Amino acid sequence: MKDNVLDQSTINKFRHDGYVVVPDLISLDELGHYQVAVRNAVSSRKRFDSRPLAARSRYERSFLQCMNLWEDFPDVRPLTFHPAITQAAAELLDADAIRLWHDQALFKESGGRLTDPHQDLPYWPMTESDALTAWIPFSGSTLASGCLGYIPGSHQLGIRKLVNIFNASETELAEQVDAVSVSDPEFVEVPAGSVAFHHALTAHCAKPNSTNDTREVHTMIFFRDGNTRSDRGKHFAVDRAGIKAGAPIASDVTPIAWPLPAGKLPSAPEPISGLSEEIRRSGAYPLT
Ligand SMILES: O=C(O)CCC(=O)C(=O)O
Repeated sequence: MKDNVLDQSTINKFRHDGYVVVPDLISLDELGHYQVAVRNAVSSRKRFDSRPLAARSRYERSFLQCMNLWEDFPDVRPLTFHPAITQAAAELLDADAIRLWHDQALFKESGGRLTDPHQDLPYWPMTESDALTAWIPFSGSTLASGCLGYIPGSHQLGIRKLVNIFNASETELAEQVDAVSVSDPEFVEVPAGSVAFHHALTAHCAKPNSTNDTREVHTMIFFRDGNTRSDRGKHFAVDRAGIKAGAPIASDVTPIAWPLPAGKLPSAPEPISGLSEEIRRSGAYPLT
């Protein structure tokens, strides 16, 4: 058994508040290296999309989103399965093993709008709630650049409500946001080298980016090995592997992230097939 990476007070804070920032989980040298890798990956994925911010949908004006970069960008893979970050995630979930749901770059460009308050779990067909996101801002995050804000303790209130941040009308969105905004968010600046973790049921949002630079973030979503598919909703993380409702979510699309044998990383699954040309060109998913 490896030594723990987290102390008990960090774990207690996560369980109580539904989020925690862990300092110095990744060295600045590593961070700089992976910042370039993720930036190049996002540029490559987004190469067919030249729309300016103003021409994009409301959702797309919150951030550029590129998922499953670990599959088609081998330089990003060691970050997604970073041993200290994955072990910290397992300790927060008190899990003997965790799997990756998916990774994603979330780049909030200069002038990018806020990220609307939401919980993550309602977007995923997963029955159990033992899941979290590791959020890694390459240059840190500030109130000005679009740091996250969390509604403390919201993961424990029995709220599991979908906020359609993608394409609800403004009125519907406001109603849905109200349903999860049980108190004011605590906005938390994250220094470079720290990793912020939030529980899958913690309501959270992000400030707009009023700086001249893009807020470059890479995230990984991990869940307890053994979590099962629920009977509603579609998601490529389970549909690609044909996971049925009630079955454990276990396939090479959502590989074990921790523990892994030292120096060994999962292999990429078969690329997604059957994507529409529009989705392919969006860069959201791995291209074949
Ligand atoms: O980075 C952002 O602005 C939003 C992040 C988020 O909602 C998440 O990682 O669940």
